Amino acid sequence: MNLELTLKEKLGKEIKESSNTELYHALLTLVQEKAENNQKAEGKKKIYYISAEFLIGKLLSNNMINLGIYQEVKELLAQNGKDLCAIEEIEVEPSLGNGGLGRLASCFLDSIATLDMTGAGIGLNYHLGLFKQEFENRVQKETVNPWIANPSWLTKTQIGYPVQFKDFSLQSTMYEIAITGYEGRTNKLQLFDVDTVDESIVREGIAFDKDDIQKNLTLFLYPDDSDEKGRLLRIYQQYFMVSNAAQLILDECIKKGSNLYDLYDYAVIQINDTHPTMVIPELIRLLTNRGLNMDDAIAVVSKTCAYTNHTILAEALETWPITYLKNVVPQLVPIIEVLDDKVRRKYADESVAIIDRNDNVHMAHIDIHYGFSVNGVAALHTEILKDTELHNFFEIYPEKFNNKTNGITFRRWLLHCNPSLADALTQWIGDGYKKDAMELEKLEALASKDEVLDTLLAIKHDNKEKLAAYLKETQGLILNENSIFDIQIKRLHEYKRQQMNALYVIYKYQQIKAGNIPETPITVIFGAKAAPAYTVAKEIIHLILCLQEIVNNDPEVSPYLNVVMVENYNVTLAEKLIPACDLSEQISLASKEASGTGNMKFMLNGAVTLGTDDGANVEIHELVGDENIYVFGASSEEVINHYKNSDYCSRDYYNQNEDLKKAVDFITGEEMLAVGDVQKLNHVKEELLNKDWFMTFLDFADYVEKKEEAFADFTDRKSWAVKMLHNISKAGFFSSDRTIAEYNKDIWKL
Ligand code: 26Q
Repeated sequence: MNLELTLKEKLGKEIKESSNTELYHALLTLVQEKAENNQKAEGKKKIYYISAEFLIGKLLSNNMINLGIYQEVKELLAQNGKDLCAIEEIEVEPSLGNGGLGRLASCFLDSIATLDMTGAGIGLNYHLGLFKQEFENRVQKETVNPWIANPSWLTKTQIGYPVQFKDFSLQSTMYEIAITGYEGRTNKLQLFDVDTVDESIVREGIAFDKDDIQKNLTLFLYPDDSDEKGRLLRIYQQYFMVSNAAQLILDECIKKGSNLYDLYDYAVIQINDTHPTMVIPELIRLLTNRGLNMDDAIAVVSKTCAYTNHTILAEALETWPITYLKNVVPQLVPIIEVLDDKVRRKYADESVAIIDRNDNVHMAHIDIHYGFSVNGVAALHTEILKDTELHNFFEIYPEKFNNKTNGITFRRWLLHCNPSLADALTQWIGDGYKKDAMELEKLEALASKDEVLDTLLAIKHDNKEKLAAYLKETQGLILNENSIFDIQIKRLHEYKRQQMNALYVIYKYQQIKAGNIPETPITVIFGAKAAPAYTVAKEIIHLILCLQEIVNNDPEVSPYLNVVMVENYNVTLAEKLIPACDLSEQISLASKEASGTGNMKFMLNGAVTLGTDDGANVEIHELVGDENIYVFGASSEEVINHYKNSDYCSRDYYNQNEDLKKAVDFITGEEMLAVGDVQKLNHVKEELLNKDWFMTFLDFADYVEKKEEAFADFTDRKSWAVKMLHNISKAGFFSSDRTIAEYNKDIWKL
C-alpha cells in the first residue's frame, strides 16, 4: 500500500491543505481498513473475555504502532508540515472503565491479539462512559463525557438479540471495535447497546431518570449505586450484557459445529470480577431451553467458565437481594435456587452458600462453585484469597485456585507513551524486547556505562519538560521540571491512601517553614477521580486542592515544594504523566491492593517505587531487590492481625507522634479554613482521628522516613540512574503477553 496515495485519496486533497480533523478522520478510516484486512480465520476454541469495563484509551496511534505504520505516517505528516501529536488531540478518549480492572481488560485484549489467539472482548457500549471530572471551588464536580463521534472506531453490526426482563424486552444492537495485535491478528471488542437509549434525559451534571430503563440502560458506566434505583440499574446492565454474550457465544459455537454438550471445546469464558457472573445461570437457562437437562447444562457451563477476583475489599464483593433479581430477571431465580440447593446438599458450611439466610445472592460464590478456575491477580493477593477471604472455598476446591499476576501491554505503556526511551533501548539491546519483554534484562550489563545512565536521565528530563508544557497548555498548571516528580495517580480510595501523601505534603510544608529546605525541589502530583457518592473520597480531593492553593502560593515554600492535582485523570493523561515520573507512589495499606498495574507502568518507564509490600509491589520488590525500591509500612500479616484483633487505634499514634499531630491539626487550621470548606475538612480530620479504617497513622512515620531517604538519594544522579535502569531491566515480567500466555497455558488451553 502506498500510504501517501491512500491518505490523499481519503482526504480528496493534499495533506498540506487538510485540517487536523480531516487528517484524523482519514487516518481513522485508513487504519480501520488495514485492521480489517488483518483478521484471521478463527480457531476451534475461542476465549470470550466478558467485562463490564474496557478502558481502551485513544486508539489511533496505538493501532498504527500495532499495524507497523506509525513511523511512516508520522514522517509523512511531518514532511507536509503536520504534527501527529496535534492530530491525536482530536480523538476523544472512550472512558468505558473506572480504573485498574477496565484497563487490565484492554491490555489483555491487546496481548490476546498479539499472541495470535482467537478471542473477543464482550461488554457494553456506554454512550457517556465514566463522568468527566471538573474542579469547581476546589471540589470535584461530575459532568458528562460524550465520546462517540462520527466517524468513530465503533462499527454497527447486523447482530442483535432480544433480552427479556420481567416486564418488557429490549432488542440489542452489537457494535464492534477492532483490536489490533502488535504485528499480530485483529480481534474484536464487541459492545452491546440498545437503540432506544436517549442522551437527552441527562439533567444537570450527570443526573438522569433512573426508572426509564429503555432510555438509560447503556447511558453511563455503572452509575451511582448508593440508592436502590442505582443498584437495580446495575442489575439491568449486567443481565443485558451477559444475556447478549450468552446468545452470541451459543450462536458462534453452534456455527462451528458444537452440539452444546461439548460447548467447552469451543468456548472459554473469563468472568472479569463478579459483574458478569449472571452469565452462568443465563447459559444454563439457554441450554435447558435448547433441550439439555439441568444437570447436563450445569456440567457443561461449569467446564466453560473461569473467574478472576480483583478485590479483597468486603464492600466490593457483590451480593444482590434476591428480591432485586426477582424484579429484574425472574427467569434466573429458579436456576440460582437450584445452584444454591445443590451446594447446600453437599456442604453444610453456611459461609459457602449462594443464597444466604437473609436472601442475598453472593455472586462470587456462584463463580467459584460453578466455574472451573478461580484466580487472583498477584501472588500475595492469591495467597490472601486462599488463606483468609476465600479460605473455606479453597478447602473444597484447592485445584481450582491459581495466580495470574497482572501485566501491562508494552505497546501502549512504552512504545507509544515513551518513544525516546523505546528508541534508546533499541539502540542498546536491539528490538527483540518488543516481542519478548524478558530481553530487557540485557540492560543489566550496561549499568556501569556512563553514557547509558546519562541518556536515561536526559530522556526523563525531556519527558518532564513535555509534561510541564502539556499541563500548562491544557490545564494552566505550572510545574518546575527541575524538581523531583513524585506521582500518585489512581482512583481515589481510602485504602490507596492519598490522604497519607497529603499529610506528607503538610509535614514538608511545615518543615520548610521551619527552615529545613530540601536539597532538590519536590513536586507532588496527584490524579484521581472519586466515585460521585463516595463522600470522604471527595473530601480528600478537596483537601489536596486546598493544599495546592496554599503551598503553591506561599513564596517561602513554593520554590521547594509544589502540589499539583490534575483534572480529569484518565488514560491519556497517564500516558503523559508516567514517562515523566521520578518517584512512583504505591502506598496502599498492605493486603488491600489486589495487584495494581500503574506500579508496573511506572517501573517500565524508569521511575523508582515508594511503596508498601502490597499487591504486585511485592513482586517488583523481589525482582529489583532492596537497593532499587523504597519499601515501608506494616506487612500484610500485621495488618490482617490488627483487623482480626481490632487493636488499632489511630488516636494513639496521633498522641505519640508530634509531627503527625501537627500535620493532622493543620487540616483544620486557619490557613486551610481560609481556602477550604470547614465541614469537609473537619470531617476528613475526624475520620482519621476516630476511624482511620485504612491505618494511615500506623504507617505515617515509616512513610516519611522512606520518602526522605528517596529524596536524598535522588540528588546522587548517577546512582539514581542505576536504580532506574534496574527497574526497567526487570519490568519484562510484567508484560501482559506473559500474563496472557499463562492464562492460556493454565486456564484457556486454546
Ligand atoms: C461493586 C459493587 C457495587 C458497585 C461497584 C462495584 C465495583 C466496581 C468496580 C467493584 C470493583 C470495581 C473495580 C475494581 C478494580 O478496578 N480492581 C482493581 O483491579 C486491578 C486489575 O486486576 C488491580 O490491579 C487493582 O489492584 C484492583 O483494585
